[in-house]
Amino acid sequence: MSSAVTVRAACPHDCPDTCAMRVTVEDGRAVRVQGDPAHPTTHGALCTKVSRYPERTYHPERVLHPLKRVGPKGAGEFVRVTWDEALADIAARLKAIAARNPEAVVPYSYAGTMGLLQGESMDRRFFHKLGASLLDRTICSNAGSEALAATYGARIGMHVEHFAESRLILIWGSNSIASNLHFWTFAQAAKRQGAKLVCIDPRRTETADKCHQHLALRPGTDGALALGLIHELVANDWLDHDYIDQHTEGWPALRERAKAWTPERTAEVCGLTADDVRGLARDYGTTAPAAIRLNYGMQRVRGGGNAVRLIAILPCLTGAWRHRAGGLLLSASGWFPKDAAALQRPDLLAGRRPRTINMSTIGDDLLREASPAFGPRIEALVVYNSNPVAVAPESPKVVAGFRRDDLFTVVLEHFLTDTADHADYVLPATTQLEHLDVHTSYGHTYAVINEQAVAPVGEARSNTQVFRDLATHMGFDEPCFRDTDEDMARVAFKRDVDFDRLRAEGWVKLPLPEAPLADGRFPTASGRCLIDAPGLGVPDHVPNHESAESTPALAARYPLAMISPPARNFLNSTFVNVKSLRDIESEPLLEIHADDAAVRGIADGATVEVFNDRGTYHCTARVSTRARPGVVNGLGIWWRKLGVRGTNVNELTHQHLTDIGRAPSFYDCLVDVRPA
Ligand SMILES: Nc1nc2c(c(=O)[nH]1)N[C@H]1C(S)=C(S)[C@@H](COP(=O)(O)OP(=O)(O)OC[C@H]3O[C@@H](n4cnc5c(=O)[nH]c(N)nc54)[C@H](O)[C@@H]3O)O[C@H]1N2
Ligand SMILES: Nc1nc2c(c(=O)[nH]1)N[C@H]1C(S)=C(S)[C@@H](COP(=O)(O)OP(=O)(O)OC[C@H]3O[C@@H](n4cnc5c(=O)[nH]c(N)nc54)[C@H](O)[C@@H]3O)O[C@H]1N2
Ligand SMILES: [Mo]
Repeated sequence: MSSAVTVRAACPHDCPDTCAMRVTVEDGRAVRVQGDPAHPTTHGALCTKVSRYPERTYHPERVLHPLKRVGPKGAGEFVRVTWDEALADIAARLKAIAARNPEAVVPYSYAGTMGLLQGESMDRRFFHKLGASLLDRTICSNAGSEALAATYGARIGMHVEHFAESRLILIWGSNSIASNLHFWTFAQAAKRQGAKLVCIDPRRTETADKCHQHLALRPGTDGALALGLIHELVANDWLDHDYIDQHTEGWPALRERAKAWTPERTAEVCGLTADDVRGLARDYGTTAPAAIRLNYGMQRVRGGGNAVRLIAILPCLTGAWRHRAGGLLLSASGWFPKDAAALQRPDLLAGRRPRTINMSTIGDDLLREASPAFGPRIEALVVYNSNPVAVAPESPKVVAGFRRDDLFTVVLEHFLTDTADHADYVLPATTQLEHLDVHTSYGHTYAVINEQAVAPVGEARSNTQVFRDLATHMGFDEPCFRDTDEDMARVAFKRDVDFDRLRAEGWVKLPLPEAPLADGRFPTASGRCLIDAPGLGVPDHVPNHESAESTPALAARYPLAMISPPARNFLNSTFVNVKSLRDIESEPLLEIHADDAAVRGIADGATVEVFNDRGTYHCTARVSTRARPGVVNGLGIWWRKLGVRGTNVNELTHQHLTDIGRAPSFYDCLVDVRPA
């Protein structure tokens, strides 16, 4: 007789929603995952992709045992080896390199799982003890999150639930229906109560379709738009002088700067009309409560940090923070009292200060020779929770780096991704159903547990177990290398989240005020919102690296701005190999406006070459009103080997960094397009 049990889990993906899930297990096999109906933000619903999680877990192409490379790098030719053989050889290679200089070893990981254990615990301990290079994990959100912290003192914002009571919601740089579905539920509730929804996005997304108004500004002009709004708030005195006086610092200088940003000038820079700017300012200045759902889509440009600062200041000028349904949400992650030191044990560095490699320039850095400024040439890479060959900018260089014969590469993965194809060893990793974890969220304020639902598939091992095993093979004998996952889960939070309660109840709501910044109390030194921030000054509009403003000659050769936002049914490059989801996305697409297509002789459905000085991306053109004139949308992020001629959109992106946060500027990229 089969016995079904239900296990509490958390969606591990890099998404603001961090859903609480229920996993149905029959005879040791996970047969279904569902959103937990009792969890206040999940509401019993999962997105299409994650409801396919069992399909991904039991996928016929799962890597089931350790693999050793036999073909050339990138060919994906491997033989099966035992764990003992793989671990012994990897430890010997890392030891030999570390004996010369441990900084020649570089870890490379991101948020393939957002779990505190499988994402950032035993792995960090291992590399700290080794003295390996540190990794600056900038690839996604660093411009915005450092900017937010520079303004508010931490990565904090509204409770997502309270958007349901807002009267005006600006959905800014976010395709919420695709990337933040559980926020959208609250926005819909507000809409039913009569709230106005405005979408600010160069692309006419499925979210824009469902808002009352869509402002399709040019990519990278959000800072200018915010300055234009500030100009109008001042001109019409739609300001909360009391809130400004008591809870901000540096306002007079910004007020002065905004004087030049008339609706006409703003409109010209943003590619909008002056009436668009005036109307938005009137709505924002005269509606309460007004809330902004900012998302990371708008900060993947050179001026992303300054733009986030300017937008984050808006609710302080109108006093929107006074109401629990007013204010702004970019990230809630700073509310969580995570104990990073207990999890990651930086004390194992024992006074050493290894160099830091920025994950966003891995293309250049893999190709760099040793030098006093750079340090040693990178000789070993250990990759987990990430697929850099597909997702890092300027892939021609990333690929060249990964193909170096003198580079030793280990990849912990579920599948033979573009990156795993370049590994000397691929180690089979467990999925979220096969290990324990605890989760914070950047889009809500609940800690969530993930219990192990089933035994590891094949010979898969969790990331924590692999780094524990490697520590043993390296002879690291500190007791912390024997901590179990549960030991680490128990110390993951400094306060407020008790592990036993998390286990019993599935999630724990953080004890926060309803309207957390109603009385100021920003977690900055002065307790005020920093309009003028130390070292950064007063924020300004910063034009794109590649634009008519900054690089007119380049803009003449490559007149189209390309953004590359996520495809709805993929999660970055995860799920691209799940056929049922790939079928929905059909093929790699470039959305292009009819006018831009016509002058280039491009028909809907034509195969095209999108190109610039860095490379050529082969895909299918979709002539569509989703693209504004002058801007093309290359939907991401396909696996190169499942794309056309082994390319994806990062063939074209560059490694120039943002103004704040040392992050990539994926959406700041000039191209042209021709029929293939
Ligand atoms: N389905 C799905 N969900 C996801 C992801 C995914 O790949 N697929 N990715 C996850 C990840 S890693 C993250 S970081 C989060 C947030 O992920 P984000 O990448 O922020 O995703 P979106 O919310 O889709 O926001 C991107 C939107 O910003 C728009 N945009 C591009 N350039 C500009 C600009 O200059 N200004 C403005 N105003 N808008 C611009 C794009 O057109 C797009 O609609 O979502 C997560 N959720
Ligand atoms: N052009 C362009 N490029 C982009 C973006 C864009 O919008 N446009 N978005 C950027 C953003 S926002 C981000 S966050 C990055 C994301 O880049 P990545 O962090 O690399 O994200 P994924 O592509 O989802 O790859 C995560 C990998 O981790 C693996 N994984 C998942 N769970 C586990 C686990 O428990 N153990 C191990 N060992 N592996 C696991 C998955 O199988 C998957 O292959 O991409 C960036 N790149
Ligand atoms: Mo991201």
